[in-house]
Amino acid sequence: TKGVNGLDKVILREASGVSAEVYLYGAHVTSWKNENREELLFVSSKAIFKPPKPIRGGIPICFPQFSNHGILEAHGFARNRVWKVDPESQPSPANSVNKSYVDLLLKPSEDDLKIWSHIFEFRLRVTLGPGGDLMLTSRVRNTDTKPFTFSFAYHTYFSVSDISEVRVEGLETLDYLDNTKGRERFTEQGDAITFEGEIDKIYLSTPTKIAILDHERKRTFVIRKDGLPDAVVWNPWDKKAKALADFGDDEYKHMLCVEPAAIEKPITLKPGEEWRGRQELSAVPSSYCSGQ
Ligand code: TA6
Repeated sequence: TKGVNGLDKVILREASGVSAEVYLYGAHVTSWKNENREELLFVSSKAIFKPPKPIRGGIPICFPQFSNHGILEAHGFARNRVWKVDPESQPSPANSVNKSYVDLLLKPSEDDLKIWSHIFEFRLRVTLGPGGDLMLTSRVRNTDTKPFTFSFAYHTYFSVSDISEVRVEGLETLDYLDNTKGRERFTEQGDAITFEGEIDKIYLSTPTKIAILDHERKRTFVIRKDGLPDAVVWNPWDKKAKALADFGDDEYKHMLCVEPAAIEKPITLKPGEEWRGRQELSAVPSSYCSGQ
């Protein structure tokens, strides 16, 4: 199917009404809807769907570098390359549990090798479960003759009713780096994380489960992750929002990035080795959640 500006996209849909959309540009998930067709991800109304600008919102893939933690362009180049549908993708056997998924593949071009001289195969599977869970599994394989090292994040933008009413559980008491304050290490004090201003933190060695509680919408996002020890939490707030050309001035109120990542300890792969990193998202009505 064609998306904005004629860019190719794949739509995943289940009988229950849940759906997801993935652009081949960036292997970028731009939509994830529940059975009531409510959008669960934030995409800016100012998002530019035009290479080389990455899409503002959804789930950008940060690879082979998170942010400015290295010499490459911010967040690496995977998010602004056109991926292919993986020709080796196995169609699901007829008797397997009904799941819709798409397998995408990125290999470096000649030009990519000039900026990052490592040969790799990056396979991303995006799976939509029948109940609406969204799973992203990344497999990076070193197909080169020398080792390489990378950092990584699923830069997931969640849609929230009002950032001031949102809490994040699972990161309390953890150590973090604060992107707004250099490379010093801090420790989070006390309770669940709430928001009253700009936040740009990398929480270190986080648990495999993190929850975003949106009281107003009576919705809880549950993030489960594997192979991704860190978790970035980002909201630009008003001042930084104004500085972003592809982001509405007031949109910060309605988004929160919580990003499963491997940053503090970058991943090193020897020739032939493969790394896997997975995030699984579910959105559940809060009344079903314990503790409320
Ligand atoms: O993940 C947080 C972050 O690295 C912030 O520092 C921030 O600027 C954001 O990502 C967005 O980056 P981008 O390059 O997409 O504008």
